[in-house]
Amino acid sequence: MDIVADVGTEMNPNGLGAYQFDLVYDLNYLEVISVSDAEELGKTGRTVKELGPTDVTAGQTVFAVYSYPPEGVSELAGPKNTVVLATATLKAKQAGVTTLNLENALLTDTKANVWPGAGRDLTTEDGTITILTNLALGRPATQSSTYDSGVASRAVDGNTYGAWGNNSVTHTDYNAQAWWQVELGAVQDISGIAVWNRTDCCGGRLSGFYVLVSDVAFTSTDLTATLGQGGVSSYYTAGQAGSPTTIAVNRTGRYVRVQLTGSNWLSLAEVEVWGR
Ligand SMILES: [Ca+2]
Repeated sequence: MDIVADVGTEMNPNGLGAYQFDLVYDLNYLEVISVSDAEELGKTGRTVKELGPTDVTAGQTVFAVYSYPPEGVSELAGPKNTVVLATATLKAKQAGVTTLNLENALLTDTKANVWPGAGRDLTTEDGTITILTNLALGRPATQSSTYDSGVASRAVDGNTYGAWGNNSVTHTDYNAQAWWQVELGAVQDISGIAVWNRTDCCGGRLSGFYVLVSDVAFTSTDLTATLGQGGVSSYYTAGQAGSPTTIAVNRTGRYVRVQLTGSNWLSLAEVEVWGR
């Protein structure tokens, strides 16, 4: 996943004519893909000269922009308010908590593509970035029954494409309270869960469902009993699941289940469990 960090700076009352950012990061966790000027200085009529980024491979990126007033103009202030001046895109190499140190700059906003198709704000105030990873990927998955070739592992194969013919969508038989679940290998910090519905047909089957999270194994496949099991958190979606439907969790868990309240076939294109 990529992390996109918007970078600004404290500007003096006369406006900004130049800036330099120093991004220092741990090469074990982060790799800088690009740093780009947001062209705020150019909007003021100044001529902009970009320098850098440099030293990308050493865990430090220096990026500077200088600008000059047009010829014959002695003073032309740059932007005066806190704005985005540059955008740094970084790639997360592994899950964990790491720090992106910024000198001469503020990290005004940081987004990481932890939810497919949409950014999600991460901790920015102290320059710390929490890198999330899909804990469910390739983990053991089971389901209430299997129809045709729609095995449970298809929801943790890393492919969110929702067409049945692509061989990456699960399929149970017609079951009362049909369920699917995954075991994460250990109790882990879960930030959120993304449930990806089948898309070529039958999307209404994945409606009125619970996502259930527990540190310990579920003791029953009965929905009412599971909702009453100690330590189980439940997240209900009344309508039809999307591509994806995202659920904020922010608790620990090892076992994650998707379960219908009614009777139907259950198909999932993918279930992503984002955490660290
Ligand atoms: Ca899949």
